[in-house]
Amino acid sequence: MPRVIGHIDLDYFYAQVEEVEDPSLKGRPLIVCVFSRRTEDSGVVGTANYRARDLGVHSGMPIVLAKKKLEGRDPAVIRMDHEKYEAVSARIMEALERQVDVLEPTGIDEAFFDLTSSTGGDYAKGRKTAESIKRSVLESESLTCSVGLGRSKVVAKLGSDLSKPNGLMVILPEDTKAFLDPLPANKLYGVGPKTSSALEEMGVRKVGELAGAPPSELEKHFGKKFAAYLTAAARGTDEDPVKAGLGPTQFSRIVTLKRNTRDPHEAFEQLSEGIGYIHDKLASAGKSFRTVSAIGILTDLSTKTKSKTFETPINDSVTLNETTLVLFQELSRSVSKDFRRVGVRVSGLADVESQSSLSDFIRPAR
Ligand code: DGT
Ligand code: CA
Ligand code: CA
Repeated sequence: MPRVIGHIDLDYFYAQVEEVEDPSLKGRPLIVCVFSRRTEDSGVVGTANYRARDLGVHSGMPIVLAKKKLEGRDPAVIRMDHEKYEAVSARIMEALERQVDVLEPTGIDEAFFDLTSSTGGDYAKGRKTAESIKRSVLESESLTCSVGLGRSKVVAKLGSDLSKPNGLMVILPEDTKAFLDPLPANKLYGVGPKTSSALEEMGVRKVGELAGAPPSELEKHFGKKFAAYLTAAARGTDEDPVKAGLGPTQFSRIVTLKRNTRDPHEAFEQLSEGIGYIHDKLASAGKSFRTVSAIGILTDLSTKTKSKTFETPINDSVTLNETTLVLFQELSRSVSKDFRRVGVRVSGLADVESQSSLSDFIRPAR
């Protein structure tokens, strides 16, 4: 039975989240920026919506340059709010986990998933599930995403990449070779600029040429392990499984306070059940955490957080409770409005098992 593997990637993620939060921004070029604080405009663009990309802006571009390119186009310039995107990401991943057989998040806005057993290898059923996943992301978060389905992770990832934005591409097992062969080799997951120029020196430009390249020559350049990966990736026969248990990267709980307040003890008290819930989740997942964050949503709906990161992973509830209270004390001193909702999050969860495969030589995408 052929595997049915999926890859989902949210479209222009941070920028789209900002558009959803403030629909008046739609239609304008928008950049989400990381300000480095030295001068007013020093820093880089984290991501841009498609309007801004069409005008030549891309991730990593200095803000000053991006503003120049967008001059006279009424650009929206927004400060990156990582907490906000993390929270959206966590909700989406949690919902996805219930809709697929196995979910392997690989970044804040993307994940691999496996549908082989629930579909019995039937790609028509796989397509139905993929459509329903896209619908549920749209209904719950108003976000569009792109999904690829294929017989391997590499093929699925290409499907989501090439169908962007708001796409769905299903590559049937029997069509895999015809799909892969004409693509540029640097489109393959794991083939970055360095690998790509080494391949070009060998005269390999297309995935089909890579699929047929002599293994001994690939090994000379890339070592046995990566050479084997490249051949398998190019043939669509990479067998790397979708790994669960990488699963949650954080647990969080947010509650609405009985009344607005700035008192850290009052906030903490109403969160105690939530902290208990997080501790249970950690215990049942067999995970420990390195970072605790106290989250306050203020009466003007802005979000403020304080975090503490430990040198070594922690999993006892006493430390979790104490740290949360201390963070709320700090947080309440730093805000000028009352809390309306408060939350706690643990992140930097320690992996239970170490894996060896794709992730050994491929840096996870952001
Ligand atoms: P896409 O997937 O092409 O529609 O656009 P994005 O923006 O979702 O791009 P992706 O999937 O590569 O990255 C996901 C998020 O990661 C993106 O919304 C912002 C963040 N990110 C990407 N590149 C950079 C970067 O160079 N710097 C910073 N700070 N963040 C980045
Ligand atoms: Ca994305
Ligand atoms: Ca991504």
